[in-house]
Amino acid sequence: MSASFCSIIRPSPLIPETDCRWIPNPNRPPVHFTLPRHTKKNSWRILKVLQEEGIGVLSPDDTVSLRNPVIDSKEEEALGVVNGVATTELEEGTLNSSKASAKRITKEKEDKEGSYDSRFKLRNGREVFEEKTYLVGVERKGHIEDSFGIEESLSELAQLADTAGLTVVGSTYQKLATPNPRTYIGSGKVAEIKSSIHAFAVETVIFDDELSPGQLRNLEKAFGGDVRVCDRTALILDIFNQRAATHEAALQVALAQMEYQLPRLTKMWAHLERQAGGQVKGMGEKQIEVDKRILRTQIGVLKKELESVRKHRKQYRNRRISVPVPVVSLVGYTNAGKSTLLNQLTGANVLAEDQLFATLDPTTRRVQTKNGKEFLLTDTVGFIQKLPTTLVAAFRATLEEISESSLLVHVVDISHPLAEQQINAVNKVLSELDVSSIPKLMVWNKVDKASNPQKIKLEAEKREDIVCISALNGDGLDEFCNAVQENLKDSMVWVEALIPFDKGELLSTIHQVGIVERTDYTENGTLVRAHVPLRFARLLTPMRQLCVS
Ligand SMILES: Nc1nc2c(ncn2[C@@H]2O[C@H](COP(=O)(O)OP(=O)(O)OP(=O)(O)O)[C@@H](O)[C@H]2O)c(=O)[nH]1
Ligand SMILES: [Mg+2]
Repeated sequence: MSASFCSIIRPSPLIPETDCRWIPNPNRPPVHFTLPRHTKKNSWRILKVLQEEGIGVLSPDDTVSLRNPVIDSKEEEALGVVNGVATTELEEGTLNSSKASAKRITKEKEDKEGSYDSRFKLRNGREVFEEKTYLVGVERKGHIEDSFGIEESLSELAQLADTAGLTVVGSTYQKLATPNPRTYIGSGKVAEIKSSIHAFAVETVIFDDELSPGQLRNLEKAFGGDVRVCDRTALILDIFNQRAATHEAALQVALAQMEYQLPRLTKMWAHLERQAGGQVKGMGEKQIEVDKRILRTQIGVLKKELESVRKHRKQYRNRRISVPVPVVSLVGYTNAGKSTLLNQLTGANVLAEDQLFATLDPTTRRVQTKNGKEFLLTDTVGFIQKLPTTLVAAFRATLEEISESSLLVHVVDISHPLAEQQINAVNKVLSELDVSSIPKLMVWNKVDKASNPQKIKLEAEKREDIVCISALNGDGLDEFCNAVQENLKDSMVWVEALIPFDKGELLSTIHQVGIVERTDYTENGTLVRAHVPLRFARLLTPMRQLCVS
């Protein structure tokens, strides 16, 4: 599992490791936990509070091992015999064979370390450990036809695991009417997974749905304690944590991670009561309260920090709003090609790659169309099915940009076999964001990659509200810009205004941001009839009155 899986907080030393989600797997070498540089630079106050509270947060400059390297006690014994005094009394033959066996053990150890070393991979600019991972899903009976099937959902989970730097060694699923409240899956399936764990030397088991804290704990126990169990939500949070490139994104992800962990602290201390034979009854309860208080304090600190970052961004946005250029936001499923489209149209250099969640922060650039029109285009974080609610909540402020746009462009990867299901998943997230009043334009992207591009284009023609493009090679981008203009017209207001000759700059702005239907030159100025953005219409009020009078 990637190092950042548990990079933000780690429990105080008293917490038993087997009970903690974010403690590294005991069977793997030490892992270096880091926070992104900007996080350290900008949120030193948060880090200070966390450290004062006894919570470990490591900076990129502190390379610290969370646990000592695992040394096999048998190896130590064998080496001790060779190197220690005892060896002098051994027969030569025994000595030679001991030396040979010591050499073999050292070589095995070196090989093992070498293979461990080779399993550290650079992902998203960070070093992650390629843990062997097994995926588990549950197909609920009465499954809705237009949602993801279990196999597709598991293959998406495998893609997520790969993005996080994990090595998927196998997967399984079970059909259930209702999940088992104790272990989510049935006991037979638990036993089957346990044997796969042994067969493939699995280090992490990931469930495709969010598990309750109790289910996580029970499953970890059932699998034998050496295996980490986590769920889709934790995996997505981990990817976001790896990808967060700005201060605001890092804060949002940290907040989502802490909120995810808060309910999972329950009963972490129950072992103390068991160890003390019930004499310290209530001790565990108290400690949970202490830990929860610490976590709540951290959440409070993070929220304040986020608030101040957002104030700055809002000021910047207000300045932008004062310019009457309409804002168009790109939304869509992760990997649909939103950033590629922004890059093609504006020459921006936003990271666009064949990985999930390449973009976390919004980027806005000005688009100038061939007919001299302008609009602002905003690229946003992609959506996914079963998007953790903690993430939607944490990213709500970033997503607010969407709610202030004049038009939403829903980018779809039409070459994807589950394009329809992805559209439904995006619509579901959009419905949570209260943007129903904003006009939408659907764009079918990656037409070049589809098995039958012609068929897709014909299909799109039948439905008037769809534009087919290939953001990668630029096909259909002129049609896209025209469709944006047409749709923007719907969000504009109709004005007739008499622009005095000395206000020539206003006239050219109307041409730039609005859609001019007609201009007539009169004695007192230019009479314009046009669709313009609402904000701009307000600026024209005195001239509109002039026109009426
Ligand atoms: N063949 C083909 N590939 C495309 C097209 N548009 C984008 N891609 C590829 O699809 C992958 C994802 O593109 P991005 O632009 O990063 O997708 P995104 O929607 O921004 O993804 P997130 O930021 O993760 O939400 C990249 O490898 C692109 O090169 C297209 O029109 N045709
Ligand atoms: Mg992107």
